[in-house]
Amino acid sequence: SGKKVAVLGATGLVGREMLKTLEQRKFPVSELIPLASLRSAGTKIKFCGEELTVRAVDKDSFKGADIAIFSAGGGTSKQWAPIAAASGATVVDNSSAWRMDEEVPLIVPEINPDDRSMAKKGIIANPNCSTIQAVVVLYPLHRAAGLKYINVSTYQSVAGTGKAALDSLRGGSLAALKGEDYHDAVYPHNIAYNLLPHIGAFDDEGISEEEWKMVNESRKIMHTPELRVSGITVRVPIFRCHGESVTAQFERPLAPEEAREILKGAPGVVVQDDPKRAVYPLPRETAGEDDVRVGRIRRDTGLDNALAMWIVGDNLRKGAALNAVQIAELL
Ligand code: A2P
Ligand code: 11C
Repeated sequence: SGKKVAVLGATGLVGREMLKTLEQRKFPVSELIPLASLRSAGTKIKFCGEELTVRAVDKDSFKGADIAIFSAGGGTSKQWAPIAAASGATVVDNSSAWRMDEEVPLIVPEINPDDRSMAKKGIIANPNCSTIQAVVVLYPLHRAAGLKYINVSTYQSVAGTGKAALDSLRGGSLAALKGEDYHDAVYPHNIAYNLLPHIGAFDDEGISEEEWKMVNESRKIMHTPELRVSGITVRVPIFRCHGESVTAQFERPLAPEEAREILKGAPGVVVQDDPKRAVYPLPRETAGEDDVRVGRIRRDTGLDNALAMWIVGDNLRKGAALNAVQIAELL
């Protein structure tokens, strides 16, 4: 007997990846309920060989559901997660709406699976994509040498913005090649042949929402409330996968060779590190893959007890859908 699983945001980039992931991992689904907004009610989508009809979410959508996986934006989650939880479903929420709520665990199954016992609202939060791929690599190193400070520069694909952004990169690229101006509602500037140091809204100090997610979510997931975190988050003109340049400073010395050995045994991580032979993680190779890849592991040339590295993960996969389905598997 399987579980009745509702997926809110089933027509989105992450939602579609969630259906694919549930299917590939043979999650025991007795019934799948694909939900979205009125805009795409009636759309047909495939799940396990069956054609299902997407329904607009309403107050009865979650009746009888055991698990409700949400990826339809923060506002939608704020509104519907309590309703789904009140109908008896456990909500696994991919938005930022509940992540920092003390009664909502924020889980990366390789790191803090037991935090699920602190779920007091029937909601478990799935972390931000850029946070997940950083901590899945950093946590095993933290256990070995004690993380003190991390600095992260991200190179984030447009898939993180949602399906409209794929068209923005395509349309913007064609326009740029023709020497034409390009504007749309997705980004404030053409993303094609460009770099936008702007992900989420800025606060009065000039720090972006995405940068705050790196700080706050990393601390919560790894149980390191004092960890110092800094960095910049940047949108780059690639379709899928996020890259991250990370400098990590430790309490104790940690040699690059030792870090590589630890990471070779770390769950969800693949080491690709032979730079002289041009072997290092690449977004084009990582797309569609479950594991987060790490390479260019080297001594940091400016800080004591510090390593620098390059991390690439599929933001729709481990960064979103896979991590959410792994949480559902814990349940
Ligand atoms: P819809 O297809 O009806 O717009 P993406 O991140 O790729 O843009 O996808 C966002 C997902 O969230 C889509 O499935 C979208 O459904 C869904 N969504 C957005 N806003 C709402 C809403 N207010 N209620 C329900 N689903 C929503
Ligand atoms: C991006 N990280 O790449 C964002 C997308 O908090 O779940 C996911 C936002 C979030 O734009």
